[in-house]
Amino acid sequence: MSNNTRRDLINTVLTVTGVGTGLSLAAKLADRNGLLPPDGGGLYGPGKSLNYAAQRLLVGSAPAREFARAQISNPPHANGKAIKDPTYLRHQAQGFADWRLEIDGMVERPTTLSIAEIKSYPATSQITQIVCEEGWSSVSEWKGVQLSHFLKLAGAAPQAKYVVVSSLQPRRWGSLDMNDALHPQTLIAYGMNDGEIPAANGAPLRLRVPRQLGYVSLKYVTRITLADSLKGFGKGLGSGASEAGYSWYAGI
Ligand SMILES: Nc1nc2c(c(=O)[nH]1)N[C@H]1C(S)=C(S)[C@@H](COP(=O)(O)O)O[C@H]1N2
Ligand SMILES: [Mo]
Repeated sequence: MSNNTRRDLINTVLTVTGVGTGLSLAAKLADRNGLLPPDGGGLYGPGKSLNYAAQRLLVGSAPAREFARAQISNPPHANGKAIKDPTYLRHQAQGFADWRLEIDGMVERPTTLSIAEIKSYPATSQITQIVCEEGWSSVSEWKGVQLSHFLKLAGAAPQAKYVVVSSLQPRRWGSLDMNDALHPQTLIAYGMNDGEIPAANGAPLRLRVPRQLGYVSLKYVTRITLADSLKGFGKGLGSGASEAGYSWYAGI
């Protein structure tokens, strides 16, 4: 993007005050610069584009806040109960020995990994906050492997623009742009607060994207798929959440 275009876009983003034409203009500029989110069409689309483009231009890859150990929520929090799906219960009874993470799509080497293999990769941990759209938040320590590690391992194609993440729960799927996928705080986590992740919090693997609202941090992760477009996934809106009316991009 040229400096002029970038300045125009930032100016537009900063000066629109909810006037329809300004919002549409922002959406057009965002589209031209590859900053249009997959749910950027329709009645609320221009507002979503504005939020996505503004975050990308103004916040970039800034880190999410990290907390001190003393700030970890006690008792730990879980949103909802552990899933009762029979397939899940079988995996849980076997200590997730047969759970696999598939990496496929636009990669040189489609890869299937066990939890033990994932635990052999360089681990990182973070004490970050889950912020739920329903108005609560909780702080936990998450241990896992950077999502970027898996993209390198499988040889993500340079043309890939999105990472689509699937969960054992079919309607709980989502996707990240490369900015968030390669962000150092974006993890495939297998540990929480010095132990395994409890079932209610997404055992054995969950996505952690601390720069977005909690619903982006999918639990029970089974697959990551590299793609250059989100059109072929579900209704083409980029996530189960956006199909249910939430914003695909939920930056905080
Ligand atoms: N597979 C799956 N992932 C999910 C959810 C879910 O119900 N199923 N809930 C989401 C929502 S709305 C939030 S706020 C966080 C909550 O994570 P926690 O229970 O560990 O606090 O998980 C997200 N990931
Ligand atoms: Mo949530």
